[in-house]
Amino acid sequence: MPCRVLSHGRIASLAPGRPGYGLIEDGAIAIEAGRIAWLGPTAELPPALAAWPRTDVGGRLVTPALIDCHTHLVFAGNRAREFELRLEGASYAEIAAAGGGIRSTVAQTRAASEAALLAAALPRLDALLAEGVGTLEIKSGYGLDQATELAMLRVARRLAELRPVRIKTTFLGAHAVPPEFEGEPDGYLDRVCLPSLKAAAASGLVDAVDGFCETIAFQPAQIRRVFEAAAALGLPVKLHAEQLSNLGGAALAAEFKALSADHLEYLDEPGVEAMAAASTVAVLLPGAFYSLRERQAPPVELLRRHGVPMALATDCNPGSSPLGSLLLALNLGCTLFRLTPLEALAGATREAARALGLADELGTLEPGKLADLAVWDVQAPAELAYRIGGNPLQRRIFGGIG
Ligand code: DI6
Ligand code: FE
Repeated sequence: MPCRVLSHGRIASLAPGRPGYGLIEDGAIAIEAGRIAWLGPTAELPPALAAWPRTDVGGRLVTPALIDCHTHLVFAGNRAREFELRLEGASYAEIAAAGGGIRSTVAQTRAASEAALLAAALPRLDALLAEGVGTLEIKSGYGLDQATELAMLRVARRLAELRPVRIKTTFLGAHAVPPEFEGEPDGYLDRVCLPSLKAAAASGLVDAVDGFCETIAFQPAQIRRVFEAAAALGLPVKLHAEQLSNLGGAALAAEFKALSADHLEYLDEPGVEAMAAASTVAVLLPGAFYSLRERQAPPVELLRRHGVPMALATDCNPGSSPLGSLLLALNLGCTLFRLTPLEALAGATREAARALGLADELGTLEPGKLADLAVWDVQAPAELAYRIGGNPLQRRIFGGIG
């Protein structure tokens, strides 16, 4: 079994038992068979571990590898033209109503081969890995027909064979009503979305099920049907909720014990309470808020007061959040949503792991957890959220290797 020790690091463990960042000054981490075997002050390294091959990280900051728990990384084309239209005054909802928006990416994704989707996604993935990401979630939802939804999920899974990364796949067939079902959302659910979910799940391609609950997408009654189908398949759910208006999506998600409810700009206190009671994570997506120039920020103070865990993610997608940097999402989360740098870092590690149902394996540095680590050329952990641009990653360790 390969064993190694990282020594002389400033370790931000994010472990819940330790206050704040869970700092261990001049710390060491012993890794065995891809998992953390021991961590503590370098001076207290047990003699049996002191003989293991050693990497001296020279006082650098060591954190859990980052986790991007909400992305739409697999898609074809881009929507720079809609960026221009929005700058000329059109709104995101108006562009969607005119047949652009998600539908425009659906047309381009349907026309792309699986190889082309893979080739387009790889540089986006590589940019995240270069910033210390070890795990990410990738959604379908730009196919909206069975063949393309399954193709997107296969591409997402394939990425994890081509790169050292853990990928969780999410079925997002209820992302938009495709043009061939205009005005017939239930027909789309009956004839395409729900059968595609069953087929994708039968092929082992689905880790969770998501939907877009919004006036321009699906109503709560339709999302409920999707969640019931997910429950019948034994799959956890999550939801794009309260992004542009309040339809009570977060409470609906909580009713189904959702892993997370995401966006949440228009979330109200009953929704927060429902999420708290269900231990549903709030995934905040400042890239979409920024790109759409939204005015209403998510109710961070209410989420704090009710003890709802907050994660942060890129929402990387070609329309509302063409953001390929999780570090920049940390900065935006602090600047736009007033998160503390500690909340931001915890949101892209510990709470993001929770949002993916991976809290037992990842997200903090504790004995027994997978050894996915990031070593940074910074002193204080707050520096990770403070910079705009630039990348202080010095080393990324995945499953103990790197
Ligand atoms: N909300 C989002 O932020 C993405 N999907 C969703 O439901 C945006 C998708 C897009 O505009 O392509
Ligand atoms: Fe999204």
